[in-house]
Amino acid sequence: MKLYDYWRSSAAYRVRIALNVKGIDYESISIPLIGPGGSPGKQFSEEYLAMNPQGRVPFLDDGKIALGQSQAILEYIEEAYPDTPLLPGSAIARAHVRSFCNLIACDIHPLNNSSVMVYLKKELDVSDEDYVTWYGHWIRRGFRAGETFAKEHSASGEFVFGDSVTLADCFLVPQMYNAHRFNVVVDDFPTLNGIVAACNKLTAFAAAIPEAQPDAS
Ligand SMILES: N[C@@H](CCC(=O)N[C@@H](CS)C(=O)NCC(=O)O)C(=O)O
Repeated sequence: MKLYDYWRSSAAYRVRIALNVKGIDYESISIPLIGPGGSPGKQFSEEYLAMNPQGRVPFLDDGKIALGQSQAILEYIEEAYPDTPLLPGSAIARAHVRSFCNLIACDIHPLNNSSVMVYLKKELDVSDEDYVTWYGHWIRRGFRAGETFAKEHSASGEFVFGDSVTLADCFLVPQMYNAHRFNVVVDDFPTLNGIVAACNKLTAFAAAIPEAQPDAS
C-alpha cells in the first residue's frame, strides 16, 4: 500500500487517519507541494503527472488500483478493507455521514486548497490579509452548518456520528487543523471542537497529524 502524501495536505491527512484507524500498513511517499524557494512542487513533475494527471495528493496505489481523490480513496478503502468500518450500517446513517463529508470536501476545501491560494495571490494579486479573510469565511460558513449537524447526530457519543469514528471525523479533524493553521476563529463551534479533541486522543488520529509525518518541516 503506497500513499503519495504530503504532511500539510489536509486531503492526504484524511486518508492517513482512515488507514491508521483500520490498522492498514502503508508506505508514505512524500510529494512536496512547494519546491525550493517557492518553485513549483513535485506534483507537477513529469513522473508524477504520468501516474496522476490531476497533479494533486493524495494518490493511493495498493497494487490492485491506483487512485486519486480522497473521497474515492476512502470509499475504496472502506469497501476493500471492511474491518473497523468507517461507515455506519444503515443507508440513512451512511447518507448522513457522506453529507457531512461533502460539506467539507466539496464546499470548504476546494475554495481554500493550496492551488487556489497560489492563484489568488500570484495571479489576482490578493494580499495575505485578504486571503486569510477569504479562507476563514469559507471555513466558518461550512462549520456553522457542521456544528448544527454534529450537535444533532453526535448527541449520544463523542464523534460526529455518535460513539464510533466514521469518515465524518476523518474529514473534520484535518479541516479543523487548517482552521487553526490560519488562525480562523472557531471558539463558537463547541461541538466540533469537542469531537476534534476526542479524536486527537486516539493513536490513529495522533499518528496522522501533519507534524508527526516524516516529511514535516
Ligand atoms: N479533491 C481532492 C483535492 C486534492 C487536493 O487539492 N490536494 C491538494 C493538497 S490538500 C494538492 O495536491 N494541492 C497541490 C496543487 O493543487 O497543486 C481530494 O480530495 O483528494
